[in-house]
Amino acid sequence: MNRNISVVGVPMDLGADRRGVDMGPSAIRYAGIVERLEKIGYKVQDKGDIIVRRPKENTTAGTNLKYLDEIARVNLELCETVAGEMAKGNFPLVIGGDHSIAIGTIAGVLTHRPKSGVIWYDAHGDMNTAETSPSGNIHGMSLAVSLGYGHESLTSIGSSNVRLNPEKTVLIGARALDPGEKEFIKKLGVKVFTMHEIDRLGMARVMEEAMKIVTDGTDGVHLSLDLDGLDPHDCPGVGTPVIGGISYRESHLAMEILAEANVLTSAEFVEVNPILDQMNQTARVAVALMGSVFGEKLI
Ligand code: 4U7
Ligand code: MN
Ligand code: MN
Ligand code: MN
Repeated sequence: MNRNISVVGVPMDLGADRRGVDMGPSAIRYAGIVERLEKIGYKVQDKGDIIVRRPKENTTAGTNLKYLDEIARVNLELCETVAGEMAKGNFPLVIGGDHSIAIGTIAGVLTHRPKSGVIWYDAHGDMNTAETSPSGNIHGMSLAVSLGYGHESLTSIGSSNVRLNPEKTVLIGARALDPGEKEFIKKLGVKVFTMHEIDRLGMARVMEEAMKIVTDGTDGVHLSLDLDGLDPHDCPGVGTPVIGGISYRESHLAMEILAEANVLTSAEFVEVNPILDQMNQTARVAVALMGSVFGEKLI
């Protein structure tokens, strides 16, 4: 794996329309992200945070998408930052912030690796569009945007016409999908390993199959990890918890299997909300999982 990691914080909460998740990057730094990765032997640069403004109005004319303009502006900057770090040969590690920031991260990654596969680790599908979204919250639409579906000011971020390939996109941990998302997943042919498959096959099998899909014919793999993919018992500090999630142990194993494959080019850890957390547990889990995905060994 690339030995140079660039940490980029994005204190975004507009996509979730709920305060607290903007403090995620601080909580993850406080949980020791830089020290943890340096200890494994990486050269880590903390690039600081991208500035997110809080507009007084949450609406943009002609759309139900909340805070569209500022979210688009931040994601454009994030896209350029991620692309810039990859151009320098660094591994971008983005910390959020709500999941709307995947739009910018993935657009930046695709600039360098246009055939990337993606692992989307999440309780949710994040595949809504303006038409199907029950909330108008953009963090529930980011994967749809990266696949090329959504408001033009979001889908236009990054290199033109470069989109994620739905057949190289895998959801892991899904257990709360809206009706429109289910239709869309089937229509596009996105592979979903729901909690049912994780229970039935076990995480090792699920990850082996997922790795086959995201590595076959791709030029890299991006990990987009929403901490609500884990069970709220292990990660209480998230804005949209859903019971019956992936355990800490299973997640740890999933990260180890990803590390062994040695294909990861970029990653993001999102939706940590310290206000809803217990003693920074969710941020600490995020950092522990980063340890595993970057190849930490016990002995
Ligand atoms: B997250 C939701 F309706 N689907 O669109 C929506 F249930 O990034 C939730 O995965 C989205 O945390 C959750 O608002 C977005 C809702
Ligand atoms: Mn999500
Ligand atoms: Mn989620
Ligand atoms: Mn282990």
